[in-house]
Amino acid sequence: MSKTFYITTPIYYVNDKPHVGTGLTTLIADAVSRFQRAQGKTVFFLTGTDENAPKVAAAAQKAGKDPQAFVDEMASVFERYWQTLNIRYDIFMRTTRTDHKRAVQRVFQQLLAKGDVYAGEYEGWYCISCETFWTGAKVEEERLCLNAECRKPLEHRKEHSYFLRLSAYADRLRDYIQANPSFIEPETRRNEVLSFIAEGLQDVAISRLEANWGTPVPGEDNMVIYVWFDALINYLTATGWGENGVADPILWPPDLQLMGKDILPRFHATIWPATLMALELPLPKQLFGHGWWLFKGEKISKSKTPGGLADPLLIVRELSADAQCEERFAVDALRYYMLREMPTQSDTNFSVEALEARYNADLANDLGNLLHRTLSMTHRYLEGQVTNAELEPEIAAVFQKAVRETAAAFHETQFPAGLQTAWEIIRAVNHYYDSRAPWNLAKQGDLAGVGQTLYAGLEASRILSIILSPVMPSVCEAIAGQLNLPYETRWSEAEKLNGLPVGHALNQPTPVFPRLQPKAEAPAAPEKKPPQEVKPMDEMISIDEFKKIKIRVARVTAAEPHPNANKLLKLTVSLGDETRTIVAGIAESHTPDQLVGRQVLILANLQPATLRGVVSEGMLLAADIDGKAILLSPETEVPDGTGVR
Ligand code: ME8
Repeated sequence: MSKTFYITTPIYYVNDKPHVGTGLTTLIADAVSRFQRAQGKTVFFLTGTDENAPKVAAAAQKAGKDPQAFVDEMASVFERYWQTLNIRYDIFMRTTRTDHKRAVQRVFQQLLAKGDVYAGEYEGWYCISCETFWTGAKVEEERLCLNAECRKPLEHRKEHSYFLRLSAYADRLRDYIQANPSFIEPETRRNEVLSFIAEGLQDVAISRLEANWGTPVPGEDNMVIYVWFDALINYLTATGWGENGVADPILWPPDLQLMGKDILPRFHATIWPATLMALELPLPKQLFGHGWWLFKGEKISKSKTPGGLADPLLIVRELSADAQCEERFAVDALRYYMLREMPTQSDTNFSVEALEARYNADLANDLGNLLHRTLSMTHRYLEGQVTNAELEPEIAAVFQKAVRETAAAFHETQFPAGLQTAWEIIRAVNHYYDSRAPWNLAKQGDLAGVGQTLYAGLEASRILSIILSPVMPSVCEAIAGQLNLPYETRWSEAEKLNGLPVGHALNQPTPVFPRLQPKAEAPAAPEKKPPQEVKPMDEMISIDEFKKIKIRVARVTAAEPHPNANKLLKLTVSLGDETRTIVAGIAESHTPDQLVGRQVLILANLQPATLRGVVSEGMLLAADIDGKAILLSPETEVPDGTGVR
């Protein structure tokens, strides 16, 4: 049997519920797992909870609960969150499991027998919040935690203790990291780890006295094993190593261990590999440390960030209500946003506004609109059937390149780059539609041309439903459903072209991502409604005056910044039988890319006017929210040039 792809997230402390930070790592792991399965691999995806920490026992006490009952409850809260976010893990590891605790004791005894663990006396400063000992002059002087995000007062401890002989592994670790550059990714993280090792690795105290919650130290009363030493070993015990002390070659070593950058140098890149070296076990193939989500410049965390802003389930519920989209699609929108903007090298602000902007631009306008307009036109012009099953070679080449490059990026855990490349497919079809104008071909009776053009949109939708499925599984299933295809996730099917045969009947389109309308500002205080004023007749217009106004549907076929004004865009629009230039003051709310291919409403019989040197032949209609333009569009595709009553 071939090796299973073994992937892990950190196991999370259960002193509080999940947030968008813990959600990020778990989501990346889910997307990588789905991608690897799509590539034909068998995957073993581990996530879980870290339950033996003193701070977890303290949280139970604060809640007035028995610690075991408390961790049981919290572990199921984590599982419920992950299920709602459509995370498909294979094992949910919990460190209070008896087999895990027995295996940790086994590691301890094995290392004690070898001399890699030894007994001594610890005297120093401890941070309960970070579960970390700190040493050095700065600590002696300040007695505050050295973790810049924490800075809480430290406790002085002097106790009989066992130590892991980490110092003995410093050179081996440094040499290993230098000889195997892909062991720690991305490169910035590798450099952080190398500088951390260069500062000097000291032996680590791995036992705690007088603690009554955790894994007991074998042969000692009132002593438990340090929670970090205990927790890291979960990755090994989950594979069944505890049974006989032999690593399962199908599972071991892990292929990818994901985590935030905070727990990489001090724990996963030193204590963990040193423990494995001492056990003479192969090291994980890769440790990947991503950056942080920030809120107002600070790391999002359980204690500091207001709950509603960081709770992924509340965010999903609100998006689903505001956008009137199904909750499972709102889950996908959050998954897309988190992976599209995932912090890799540097930290990134997490904001609901940025999520909503991605939702409207990338999901409603780009992905949703591509599927919707393609299916609408196929039903309108071709009775909802595939009439041509051949792609033009240039379009086929764009699709194949995008599929290849998306796979390469996903392989490297670079979701932002991978998703950007996948969007090349959408952009290519939009430009192709603009140049071929299938609506005009239909008017001219060239149905073969219409069929050939729309086939690009249909194939694009089919391919996207496969390659986006690691990121948005529910939406991809819905796209496949609208194409009347079984839900397919095998990547090899996306590499093939012409997957929809002539005669294949398509289903009716239903928007998966209805556009999100901007929220109206809530009034600061309840105010009395002023009595409705009756407008004087001279502010009203008669029906005959209204009839003079000609509003028509136009399609944007090209868009570019105005050469002489930052706030203006120069658009070329098609009214079916006529092309016009329109200058619009929408540069602050729209990029040219977002507009090409869209249908908009224009005031068509406005006298031409020269705006900063460019003649504008009409005016774009938009709702005005505090000076921000929200473009108006027909509810569904209609022929270009259609009049508005
Ligand atoms: O450290 N941005 O558990 P933990 C991005 N139990 N990721 C974030 C984040 C943020 N603002 N905040 C948290 C522990 N994370 C230990 C792990 S493993 C053997 C033991 C993510 O509940 C990130 O993955 O504090 C970070 O490493 C993890 O949550 C810390 O979770």
